Amino acid sequence: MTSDPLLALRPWEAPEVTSWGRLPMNAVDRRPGALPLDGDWRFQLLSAPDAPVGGAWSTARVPGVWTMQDTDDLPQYTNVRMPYAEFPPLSPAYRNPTGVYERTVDVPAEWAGRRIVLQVGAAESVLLVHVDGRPVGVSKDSHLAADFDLTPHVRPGERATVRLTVVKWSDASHIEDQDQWWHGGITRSVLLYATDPLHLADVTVRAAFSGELRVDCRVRDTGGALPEGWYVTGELDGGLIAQDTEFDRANVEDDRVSEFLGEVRLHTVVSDVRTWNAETPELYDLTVRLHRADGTVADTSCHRVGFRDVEIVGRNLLVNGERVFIRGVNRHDFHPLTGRAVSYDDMRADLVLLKRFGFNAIRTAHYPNDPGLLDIADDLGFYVVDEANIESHDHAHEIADDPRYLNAFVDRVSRMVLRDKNHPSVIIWSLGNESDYGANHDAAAGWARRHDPSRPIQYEGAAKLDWAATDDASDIACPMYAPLEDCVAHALSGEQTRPLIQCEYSHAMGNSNGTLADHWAAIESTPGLQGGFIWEFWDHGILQRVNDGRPVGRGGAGLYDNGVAAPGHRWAYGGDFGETIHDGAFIADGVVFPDRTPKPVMYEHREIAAPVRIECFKHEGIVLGNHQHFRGLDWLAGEWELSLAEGDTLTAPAELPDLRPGETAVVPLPFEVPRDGGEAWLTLRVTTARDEAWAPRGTVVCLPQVRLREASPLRWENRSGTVEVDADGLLVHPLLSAAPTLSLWRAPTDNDELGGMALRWRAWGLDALVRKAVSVREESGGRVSVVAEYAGTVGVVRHRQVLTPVEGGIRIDEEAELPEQFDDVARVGSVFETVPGLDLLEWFGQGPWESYPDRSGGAPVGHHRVPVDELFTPYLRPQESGGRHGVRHFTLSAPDATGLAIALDEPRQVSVTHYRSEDLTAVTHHDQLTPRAGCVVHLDAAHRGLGTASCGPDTFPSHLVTPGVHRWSWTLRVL
Ligand code: IPT
Repeated sequence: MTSDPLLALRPWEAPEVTSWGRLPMNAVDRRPGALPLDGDWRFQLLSAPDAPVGGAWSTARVPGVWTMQDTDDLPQYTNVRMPYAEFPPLSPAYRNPTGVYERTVDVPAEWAGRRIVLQVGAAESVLLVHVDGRPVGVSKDSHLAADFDLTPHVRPGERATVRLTVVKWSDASHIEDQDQWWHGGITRSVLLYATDPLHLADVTVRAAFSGELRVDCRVRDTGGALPEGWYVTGELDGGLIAQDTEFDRANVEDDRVSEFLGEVRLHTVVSDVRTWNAETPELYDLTVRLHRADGTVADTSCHRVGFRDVEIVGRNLLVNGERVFIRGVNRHDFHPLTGRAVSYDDMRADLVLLKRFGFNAIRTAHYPNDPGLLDIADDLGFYVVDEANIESHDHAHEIADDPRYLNAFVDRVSRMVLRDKNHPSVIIWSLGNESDYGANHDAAAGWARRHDPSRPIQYEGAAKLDWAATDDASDIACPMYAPLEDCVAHALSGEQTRPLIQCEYSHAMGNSNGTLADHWAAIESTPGLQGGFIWEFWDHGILQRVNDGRPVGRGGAGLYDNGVAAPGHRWAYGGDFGETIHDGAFIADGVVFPDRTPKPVMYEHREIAAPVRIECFKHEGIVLGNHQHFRGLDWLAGEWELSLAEGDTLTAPAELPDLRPGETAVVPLPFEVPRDGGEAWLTLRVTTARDEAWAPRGTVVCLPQVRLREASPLRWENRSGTVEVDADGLLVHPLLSAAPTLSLWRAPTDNDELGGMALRWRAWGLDALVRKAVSVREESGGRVSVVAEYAGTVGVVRHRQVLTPVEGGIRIDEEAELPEQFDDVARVGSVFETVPGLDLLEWFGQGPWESYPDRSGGAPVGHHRVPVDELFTPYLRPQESGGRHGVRHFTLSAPDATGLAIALDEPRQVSVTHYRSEDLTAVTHHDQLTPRAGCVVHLDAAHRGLGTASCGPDTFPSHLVTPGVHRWSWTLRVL
C-alpha cells in the first residue's frame, strides 16, 4: 500500500473525484509575465499508475504526447468503441501507461511574498502533481488547464522539483471516448505564474451590440479577508471606465457583501461602437486593474472585447439581430507530427485556411480547444460552438444518468464556460457529443444557463428524438447527418420551435461531400434552416515511417508536400500502428489532408459561401448580389473572364457596385460576345482588394459564373477511310496501348464501401466483367460496328461500338444496355489507355480541380491545363479520384505537342490518371501505388454521384446510374 495520498486515493477509478487541490477556473489571462516550463522534461513511462518509479529516465517534450515520441506506447484509433473491455469507471489494471514527467524549476527570487501558481495546460487523462515529493493536486479533463497554488510548496530564490504524473486510462476515458486517436501526455503548455496575494479571481466581460459594456470583477486575497480600500479600474482602447456605484449600492442593500469576496462592476456605454461579427471582427483592448488603497496596481488582466449580441428569436439564431448562416466545420486539435499538441501558429494556419474557403463557424469537436484558438477566432472572425469535453459514446446510456459522473459533467461544462465566456467568437455552448441524454446533462445545462444567460446551449443528444420539443437541454435542433429532405420537411411543418443547424453533416471521408450544394440551396431558401458544421476539418493521418512503422514525430517537417508523404513515409490511419482494435480509415474524413492541403471540396465550399454572386444574366446585363450579412463589397476587387469553348479566354476589369447586404444591382455586360467560338461562359474572378488579416490582397474569394451562350451540336464530318480493329473487335490505334472498352466500375470510394454499394457491385461482378460473344461487322465507308457482351456474375450488358472514320480521326458511337438487376452502378462509359508520354491534359469544361456530378460547384467552366500527375487526388485510402465534370473536349499531349484530341457529344465526366481502377482497389495506402507509364482515360456517359454514405445520406436519386440504354459519342483525333 502506497503512502502517497494521491496514489492511495486511486483517482483514476473514481469518477466522483474530478480534482483535488485545483484552483477554480477563471478568465483572467495569466500568460503575460509567466515563466514557461515547456521543453524537455525527465520522463519515465510506467506500466501502471501504481508501478514503482525507479527505472531509467529518458526525456519527453512538453507539450507533447508520448505516443508520438520514442516510447512503445503508440497511437491507437477507435471511434465509438473503447479500446479495452473494462466498463465504467474501470480501466485496465495492469496495462495503463503512465507517464512521469519531472523537472527542476528555479523559482524567481523576486516572487517573494507573492502567490505562486503552476498551470498545466492539458494532460490526458488524469494528472497528479507533486512538488519535492509532496502531493499538491489532481485534475481531470484532458482539454482544460489545471492551476495549483504552489505558494506553500516552494520558496522563491530556491529550486523545486515538479513532478507531473499522467495516467492514460481512467474513469475519465469513458467520457473522453471521442472519434480520434488515443494518446497520452501533456498536450498544452505548462507554466508558473505569480500574483499579489490580493488578486483578480475572475473577470466577466459582457459587451453588447448597443455599445454597453459591463465588466464584473471578483477579487480575493489569499491572506483571507480583503484589505481596506481596494478598487478596480478599466481602460478600453485608452479611455477610462469607472466602477458602477449603482451596482455597489445594490450589493450592499441586498446583503451581497462579503469580506472574503470582492465583487465590483465596471460600466460604460461606448458611443458609435464598432461592433463585432464574423465578417468585420472589430475588437477593443480592455485592461482591468486591481488597485490597493494607495493606488498601486496589485493585479492586471487584459482582454480583447467584441461588442455583439446573440439571441434566439423564434426559430432563428440572430447575431446582432441578423439571421446569419452558419457555414461551419468541426475541428479537432490535430497535427500529423505532434498528435494533439498544436502550436499557436498551426491553429492560426487552420483558421486562415478556413476563412479563405468561406467558412465562418467552428464547432470545437469534441472538447474545448487551446485558449489561443479562441483568440484567433475573435481576431479573424468565426462563430464558435464551444464544446465541453464529454463523449461517453461506447457507454453513453449508462453514464448519462450515472450519479457517479454527475460531478464530471457539471465540472467540464462549468469550467469551459468560466474559461471562455469573454470571447465574442463563442456564440453557443455545447454540452458535448454522443453521450445519450440524461440528468447529468440537465445539471450541466442548468449551471451554464444560470451563469451565462447571454448564450444559447446546444446538445445533439437532447434534441435528437424530437426536433420540435421545447423542454430539453438544447436551444437548437442540431442533428447529425440528417437527410436534407427531413430538415426541409421539419422547417415546413409548422411545428418548428427552434433553429435547425446540423452539428455534423456532409461527412468528408475520402472522395466525398456529394450534394453539399443542394444542402446550401435548401438552407438559403428555407426559413428555419440556418446551416451546419461539415464533418470534419482534418484527415487525421499521422506521418509514419514505412520501414519500422513508427510515427516520425516532431522532426518530420518537410517530409510531405501537397497532401502526399515523402517516399518511405505514409499517412497512418487506424490499424497502422499494430492495433488490433481499431476503426481503420474512418479517421481520414476531413476537408483537408493531414498537411492541411485543401481537398477539392474546399473549392466548392468557397463558391457556396460566395459573398458576391451572379444572380442571373438579363438583357440589360449581369445581376450581381451581395450575400453577406454585414459587409459591403468594397473589400473585394473583380475581373471578368469570358471563356469560349472554341476560342480564347478574354478578360476585362470589373467594377463591383456598392451594395449593402441583400441588395442586387445590374451591371453592364463587359464584353461584346464574339459571334464565333461556340459555348460562352462569363466568370467574375473576385479577389481581396486589400490585405485582410487572413488573406493578402489578390487572394481569390469566389468565381461566380454564368453561361452566356449554349453549345452548338458537334459536327461530324464523315470521311472515307479505314478503322482498324483486331480479331476481338478492339480498336487498333498508334497512340492507344489499350483500346476503348466498357467500364461499369470505379475503385470504390469510402462512401461506396461503407454505404454497401461496392459490396453489391462486387457481387454482380462489375469489377471483373468478362468481354465475350464479340461480333464485328464492316460497313460501308470504312465504318466498323462491334457488338460485345460484358458478363457479370448475375447479368450481361450488351455493348455496341460503331467506329466511323471522320476528318482527321475516328468517331465512336457507343451504346450500353444495362439489365434491370444492375439498378445502381458506379459508371457507364469507355475506358482506354494511351502510350506513355502524353502527360499534359488541356480541356474545356469544369476545373481546374476535381469535380463529380454531385460535387461540381466552384469548378468553373473554362479552358484548363493540368499535368496528368496533378489531376489525381491522393485520398489516404486509394479510391476513385481525379475526375473532372462537364468536360466538352480535351487534348492529351507530349512536350512536343503531339498527342490525342478528344471531343465529346455532351459535357461528360472524364478522368485521366496513371492508375487503373483495380490498381487503386488493390492497395490500402497511397505509397503502395506505382503509376503506370501511360494514361488511363475514362469517358463516362453517366457517373454516379459521391454522396456521403460512409456516415450519412447517400447521393440523390437523380445522381444514380440506373438500368436502361446509355448512349454516348466522341471523336478521337491525332494532334
Ligand atoms: C459522429 C461523431 O460525432 C463524430 O465524432 C464522428 O465520429 C462522426 O460521427 C463520423 O466520423 S458519430 C456517428 C456514429 C454518427
